[in-house]
Amino acid sequence: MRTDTGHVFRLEDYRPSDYLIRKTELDFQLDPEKTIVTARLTIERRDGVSLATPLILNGDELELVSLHINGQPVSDYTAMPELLTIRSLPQQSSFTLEIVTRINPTTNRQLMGLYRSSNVYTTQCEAEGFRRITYFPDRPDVLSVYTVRLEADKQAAPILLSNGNLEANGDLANGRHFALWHDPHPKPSYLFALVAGDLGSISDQFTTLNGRQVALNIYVEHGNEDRATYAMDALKRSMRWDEEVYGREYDLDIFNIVAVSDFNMGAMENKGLNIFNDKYVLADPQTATDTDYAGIEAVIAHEYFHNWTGNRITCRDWFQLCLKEGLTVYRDHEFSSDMRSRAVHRIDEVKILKAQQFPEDGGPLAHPVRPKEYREINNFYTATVYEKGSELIRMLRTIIGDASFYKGLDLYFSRHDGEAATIEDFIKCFEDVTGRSLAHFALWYDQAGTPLVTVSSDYDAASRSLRLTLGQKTDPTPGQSHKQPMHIPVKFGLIGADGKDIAVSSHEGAGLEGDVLHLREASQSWTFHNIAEKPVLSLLRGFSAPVHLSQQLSREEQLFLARHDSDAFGRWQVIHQLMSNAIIANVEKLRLQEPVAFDPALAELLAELVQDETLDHAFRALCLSLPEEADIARELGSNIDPDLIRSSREALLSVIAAQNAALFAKTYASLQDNAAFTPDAEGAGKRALKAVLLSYLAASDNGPARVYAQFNDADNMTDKIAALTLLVHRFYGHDNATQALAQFEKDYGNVPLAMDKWFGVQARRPAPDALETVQQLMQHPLFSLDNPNRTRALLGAFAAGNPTGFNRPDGKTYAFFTNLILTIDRENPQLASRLLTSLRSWKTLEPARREHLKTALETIAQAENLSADVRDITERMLA
Ligand code: 0A1
Ligand code: ZN
Repeated sequence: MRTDTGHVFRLEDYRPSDYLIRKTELDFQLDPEKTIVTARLTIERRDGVSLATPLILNGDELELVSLHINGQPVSDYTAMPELLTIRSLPQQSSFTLEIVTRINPTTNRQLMGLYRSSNVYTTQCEAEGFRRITYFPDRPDVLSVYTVRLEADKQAAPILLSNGNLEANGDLANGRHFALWHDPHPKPSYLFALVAGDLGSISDQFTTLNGRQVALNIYVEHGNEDRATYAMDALKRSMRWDEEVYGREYDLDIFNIVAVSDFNMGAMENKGLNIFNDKYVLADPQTATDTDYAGIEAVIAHEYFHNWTGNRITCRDWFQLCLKEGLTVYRDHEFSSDMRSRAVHRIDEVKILKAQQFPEDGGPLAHPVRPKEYREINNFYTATVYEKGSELIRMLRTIIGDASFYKGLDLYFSRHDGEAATIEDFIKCFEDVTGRSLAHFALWYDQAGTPLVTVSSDYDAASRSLRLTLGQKTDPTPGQSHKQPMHIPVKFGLIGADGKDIAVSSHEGAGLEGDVLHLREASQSWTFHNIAEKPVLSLLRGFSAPVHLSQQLSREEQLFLARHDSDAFGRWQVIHQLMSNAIIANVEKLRLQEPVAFDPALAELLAELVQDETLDHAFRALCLSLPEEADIARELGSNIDPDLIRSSREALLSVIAAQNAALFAKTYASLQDNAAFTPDAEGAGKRALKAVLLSYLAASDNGPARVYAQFNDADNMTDKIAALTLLVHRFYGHDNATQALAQFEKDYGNVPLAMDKWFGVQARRPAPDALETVQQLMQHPLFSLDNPNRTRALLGAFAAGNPTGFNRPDGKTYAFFTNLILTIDRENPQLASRLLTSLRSWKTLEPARREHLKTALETIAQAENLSADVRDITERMLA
C-alpha cells in the first residue's frame, strides 16, 4: 500500500517535466506471481535543462531487477519502491534507458497497476497506476508512442491485448505465445492497458465517416457472450453519433472492450482497449434492469467519447481532470438524450446532480470543479468534477449559443490535438470564436459551492409591467471564505392565465438574451413592459444552472405551474417541491408530536397526471415518485432525524395511495402487457410507471398478494426487482417475502450482477435491525470484501441507501462501519475511501447521532497505517 506522505500537490506548483519520453517499448513476461516487465524508454532532455538535472521516475511498490542506459549498466542511481533517481546521465540530449522490474499481479488487491481478476491479467493505470508496473514519469503531460510485447502461457492466456493495432503474434517454445501491439498515437501513461487471459468474445465492424474499417470486439467471461450484444449496439451508436454531432472519427483499426468482474470504478478509456466493470457491459432482460441498460449505454458512450475528449487531447496535470471528465459526461448526457426522451433524461441528470453533487458542494468535502490542491488524486474523481463539470459545459453552451459552442469545440479539437491541455486552453477557444471574454464564466471552475439564487417580483397592473429581481449568494466552503458573484444563466418564461408563455416585447435591465437572464451581479433587476396580466414565473427552465433556487410561490402558483409549465423540467421541479414541502411541514408536526395533515390538492394533481395520455409514461412516473428520504434531508439541511423524515414521507405516501387507490389499481392493471421485453425508453417508461404505482398500491393493499404476483409473473429484472424490493421493505417476515428472497437466490445464485441486487435490496430495508441483517449477509458464502461490486452492493447500499437503518440512534452502525473501512483500507484504499465518502453529510445529523458518528470518524483518524486515500477523506471530514 502507498503510505501517506502527507504531501499536498498544488496547481500553482506545476512545472513541465525535465525529461520527455518519446518512445516506450514494453515487454511483459506474464506470470501470476512473478511478472517481469522490461521498459525501454527513449528519453529526451528538454531544451534548457542542465546536464546535472537528475532523472526522477515514479514507482509504487516496485522491485528493480536491472537498469541500463544506452546498453550499459547504470551505477549512479537510487532505487526505492516509490522512486528511482538516476544521476550522471549521458551528455547527449537523447538516450535510451532500459528498466527491468518484477511485479506480482496476484497479490495486487488495490486493483491499480497490473492485477489478476478471475484468472485474467488486467490493468488500471489512471490516475497513478502505471508506476506500479514500471518506473516512469507517471504524469499526464508526458506523451509517448507505445509498442508493447506480451508473452504468456498460451493455454492460460490465449487472448493477449494492448493499446493500438496488432502488429504480430505467434507461438513460442514451452507452450507460450506472444502478441505485439503498436499504438501510433502518443499518449500519457494513464491510458496504457493490457489484458491477457482466456476470454470469450463477440465481434462486429464499423465503417467510419471516411471509410476506415474498424474491427469491434467485446471480451467477456466464457458463457457471457450473448449478454454483450446490447453493449455492442450501444458502441456502434456512439461511434456514429460522435461523427454526426461532433464530426469525430475513430482513429485505429481495432476497438476492443474487455469486461472484468473486479474493478474499482465504472470503466476506463484506455486507448483502443477500454476496460469495463462488467456491470456496464453485461445485460439480458432476465438479469438487467432498465436502469442497467441505460447505464451500459451511457458508460459505453462515455468511454468511447473519451477517445477525443481525454485521449487525443488529454490533461496537462490532474488538476485539469474536469477538462476531460466534465466535457465527456456532457457528451454522454447529450447522446443518451438523443437516444431516449430528452426531457426525462434531463430530470434524471438533475436528480443525480442534486443527490450526489449538492451534498458534496455543501459539506466538508466541497472543492472547486478544478481543485487547486490535493493530497490524493484518487479522491477527486467526484460528482463535482464529473457532474458539475458537465453542467459547466451546458452553461457555456447556453451562454454562447449552439453555433459558437460547436465552432469553439472544432477549434479546440484542431488546436490542441495531440496535446495535454488546460481549462484555460479550452476556454480560450470559445473566446476566440466569439470574440468575447469568458473570464467571469470561468470563475465556475475555481469557486466551490452551490450558489443560492433568490427571487422577488412585483406586478404593477396600472403600468402593465413586471419587475423581477434575482439575487445570488454562495456560502463559504473549505479554504474559500469569500465568494464572488458568478455568471448564472437563468432560463425563464412568463406564463399567462391561459397557460401559454407570454412573449417579452419590451424590457429594461441588462443581460436579457432570448429566454435567458444573465445574472452576473449579487443582485439584478429587470422590468418587463406590456404585460397585460400578472404572469406566473417559470425560472431556471431545464435547470439552466447548478444552483439552489429559492422562489416563494403561492400554493395556487405551484399547482398552476405543475399543470401548465411548457418546460417539462419546470413541471417536474414544482411537483417535487410541492411534495417536499408537504413532507417537511409534517416532519415539524411529528417533531412536536402533532397529527400530520396533507393538502388533498397534491393527490388530485397526481391523479390528473397519471391519466394524462399526452405525457409519456416515464415522465408520469417521475412526477408520481415521491422525493427520497435523502432529498428531504438535504432540503432540511440540519438537525436531521432520519426517522421523522421517513415517518412523514410514509404518511404522505399513504394519503396519496388511499385517495387514489382505485385509479392507481386500474392504471396499474392497464399497464400489464404481454409484449416481449425491449430495453428501449418506451418500454422502460411503462415499467417505471408500473413500479411507482405498485409502490403506492403496496402501501394501501392489506397484504403482499399483488406485489408477490408481479414478482412471480415478471419476465424481466426491472419488474422483478421492483416487486422484490417492496416485498422485503414492506412485508418483511411475511411468507411471500421470505419465499421471494429464497427463490431469487436460487434462480440467480450463479449470476453475480443479479445477486448484487439481492444483497442491495436487503441492505436497504428500512428497519432498526438492518445492521444485524447486513452482518448476517456478510457471512453469506457469496459475500466477499475482495469484490468491489459486491462490497458496494451490500455496504455501499447500506450506508448510502438506508437512512433510517444505517443511522440507528444507538450509533452501533457507525462503529461497525468505520471498523470495516479500516479492514477494507488494508487491501483496497480506493474502495474504502469511496465508501467512507458516503458519510460526508454527517454534520447535518441531529446532535446525538452526530456525536456517535464523530467518535467513529475519530477512531479512523487515530488508526495507524491509513492509506493516503482514507486519511485525506477522514481529515477533511473532521476539519
Ligand atoms: N476515466 C474513467 C474513470 C476512472 C478513474 C480511475 C479509475 O481507476 C481506479 C478507473 C476509472 C472514466 O471517467 O470513465
Ligand atoms: Zn470519464
